[in-house]
Amino acid sequence: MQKTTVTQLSKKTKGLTRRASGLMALEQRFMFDGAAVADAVSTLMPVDAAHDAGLFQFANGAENTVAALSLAQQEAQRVVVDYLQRPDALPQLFTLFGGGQSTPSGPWRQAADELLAQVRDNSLSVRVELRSSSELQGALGAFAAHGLDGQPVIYLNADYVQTASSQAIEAVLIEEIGHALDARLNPDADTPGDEGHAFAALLLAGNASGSTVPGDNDQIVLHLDGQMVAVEQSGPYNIAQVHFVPLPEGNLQTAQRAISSNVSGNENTVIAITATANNTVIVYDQWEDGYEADINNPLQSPTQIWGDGDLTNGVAPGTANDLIQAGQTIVLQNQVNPASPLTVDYDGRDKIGTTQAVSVVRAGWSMTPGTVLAGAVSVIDTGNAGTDYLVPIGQDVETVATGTNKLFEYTSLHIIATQDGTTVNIDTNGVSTFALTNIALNQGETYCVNGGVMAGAHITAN
Ligand SMILES: [Ca+2]
Ligand SMILES: [Ca+2]
Ligand SMILES: [Ca+2]
Ligand SMILES: [Ca+2]
Repeated sequence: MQKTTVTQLSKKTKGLTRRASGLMALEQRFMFDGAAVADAVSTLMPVDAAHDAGLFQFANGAENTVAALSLAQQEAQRVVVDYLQRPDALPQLFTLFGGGQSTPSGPWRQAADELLAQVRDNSLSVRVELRSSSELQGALGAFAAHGLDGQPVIYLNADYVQTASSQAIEAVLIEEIGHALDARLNPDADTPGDEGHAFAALLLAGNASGSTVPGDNDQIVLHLDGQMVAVEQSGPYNIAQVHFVPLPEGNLQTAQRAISSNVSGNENTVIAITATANNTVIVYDQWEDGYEADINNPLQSPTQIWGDGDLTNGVAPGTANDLIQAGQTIVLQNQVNPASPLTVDYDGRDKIGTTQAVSVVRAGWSMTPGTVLAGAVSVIDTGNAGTDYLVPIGQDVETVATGTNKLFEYTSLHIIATQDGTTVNIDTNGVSTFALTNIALNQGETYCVNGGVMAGAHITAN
């Protein structure tokens, strides 16, 4: 595969958008604390959903300061309320928020019945405060059963909501409302593990066991306004570097076949990730089930967390303790059937997030003819991906003197986008204008020019 030129493109920020639901909210008078219900008065009053959503009570309309936050809280409310109105909500709640009991106790049942009644009459709500990232010690969100005024409160990272997508914020809100539900159902006993994260994984990724964060480290103490507040946090992995694995096996085999007709069978894919610092954590996000809304806060069950020492959310291949030290290489190797790309395996298009800088290499060959026709490329991270490439060689480049060696007899382009909404233009021969224009790619999507590439070929992206 030495005759293949790999090119990676990126684009400038353009966030995903999701259409807002036409939510009609009720003016809330009930407190989240069930004890206040008997005294509360509810006023039915059609209001702009953006100004007063029921489940999340932001102080001073803070949710309207950021469009993604406004959308996130509407979507989070819709998803949570839909879930709690399901016929099987009660047993589902017990599975998630059982408080360590094997069967529901009388008090648990009573609390659950009151909770679901509040869902039915739209009187369930919890207060939300925006707090700086430093106040939250970097947590994306946190829940305190007893805030500064003794009432339950969700703290949301004000710096995070400025840049995160609405889906990413939605996940944090759902995780923290999960903690709020647990506190409500089990006032004296926190459910073991990170039940809020499991709740978000279930509602957003369909699997409560998805990508769990380490069991009990979601509990920290914040120092807010001179007081100490115990919270359960949504703990980010602080991903510093992201790589997309280039060369999907189908494209790789297409290029190999252009060089030799004797190419068949599965692609043997090798992805090697070398750590440059001790205690590197790797979040391996399989492309096959879609990418995580925020790779810092993974929810999908196929996603692997390596290097955090937690054996329940994935163990770094080649290690027993799931710890990764500087200089250590994690080698991922498997056979990938190019005809069935959706089978989950280590393959092209997968997304690798790491908390420290790493070096990534991707190699591959077909089972027939084997390693005699193989190739390997160094993978650059998304921070170093470019938007303008000139190809220095091509099929028109002859070697010195003879002109018959045809060193670049077959030259192809393999482009992978690192952001959604990428638009690519390609001039394949370096003499004409851009013949291939407005190729639309989302993150992890690829475009292959199968041969015919000449020196001076030019690729641009927005
Ligand atoms: Ca995924
Ligand atoms: Ca792990
Ligand atoms: Ca696959
Ligand atoms: Ca994969």
